[in-house]
Amino acid sequence: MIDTSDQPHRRYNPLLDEWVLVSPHRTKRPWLGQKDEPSKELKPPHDPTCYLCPGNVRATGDVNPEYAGTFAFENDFAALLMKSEEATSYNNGLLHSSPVGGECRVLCFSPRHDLTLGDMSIPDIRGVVDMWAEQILDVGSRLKWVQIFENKGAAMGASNPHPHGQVWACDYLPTLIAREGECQRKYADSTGRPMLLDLVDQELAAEDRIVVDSRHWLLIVPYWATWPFETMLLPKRAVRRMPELTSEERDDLAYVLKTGIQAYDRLFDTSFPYSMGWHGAPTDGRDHPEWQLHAHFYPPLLRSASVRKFMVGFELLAEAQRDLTAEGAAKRLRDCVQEPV
Ligand code: H2U
Ligand code: ZN
Repeated sequence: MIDTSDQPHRRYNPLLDEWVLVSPHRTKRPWLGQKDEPSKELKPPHDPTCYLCPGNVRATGDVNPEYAGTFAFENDFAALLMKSEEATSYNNGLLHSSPVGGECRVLCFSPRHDLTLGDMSIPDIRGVVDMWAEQILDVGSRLKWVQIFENKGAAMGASNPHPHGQVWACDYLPTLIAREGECQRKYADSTGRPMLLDLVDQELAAEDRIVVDSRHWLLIVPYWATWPFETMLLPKRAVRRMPELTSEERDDLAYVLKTGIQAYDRLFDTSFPYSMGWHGAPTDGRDHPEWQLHAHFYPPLLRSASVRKFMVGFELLAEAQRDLTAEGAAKRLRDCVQEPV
């Protein structure tokens, strides 16, 4: 048997049917990098130049309402547009294209410019969970795939620190969703169980990749994680889509989100950047018993607030690679977990 804490090995990702190279022996190599001073940038609760704050004017001239909780609006620079009637497919040898339709929204999590999702109160985060579920119901009634996500921090390309997320929804299944769907379908066909529900059982028994274990949710570093501190958030019962969550499960989700995000913030004493998003069964009118709701957190940081992981070289050309094991990352995150205040 290989010693996965000390020897190079590959780990399989059953959700995407791909592999990651793990090189744990390299974590012993000397590191001469800097240790950052924590940045304590002060933000005002309301910023008159912010296009997401209540009462402010956006790029198009629209004025935001004086919202008190959450606020959703159509993205003024949407990446997806409603499909034009005349658009047709193009096929010429190896070259193909097809028309797409969709819509994009911006989701303001709070009127407070100076907070992050992890700083917000648990009842206010619950409000964000309710907004996400409403978006799935509303936009999902028209479109097959509703991608809810948050890009947090300049390192992840967020253009504004105001706490916000986005919805990009489309009339087709995007590449990664199609692959996750296919892998889950094959697993359920051969075992009769949703793959990610079996994963929850296996991770609860193994314990060493758990970051937060709450009543209804499990936050883990997946065995096959590629980003150093990547995590996955899973409900403990079979749930296909967010609107199915009970009130108690939503409250508990708000608690786990706050606990997990605050642990991230403590890890390198910084407002931890990440890209996070929700995957559930497509809203294509089919039942999808194979699908299990889950969230992915993909943070870019490796060693400190400013030293990030680069997916370059071998990773870009051959296969994803990491040094720190998933178990090592989970332990470091677990050590940063405190009861939220
Ligand atoms: P990011 O910070 O993750 O880039 O999200 C901000 C979004 O807000 C971005 O998609 C939109 C941008 O298109 N936006 C508006 O819809 N209206 C504006 O006035 C500015 C930015
Ligand atoms: Zn703002």
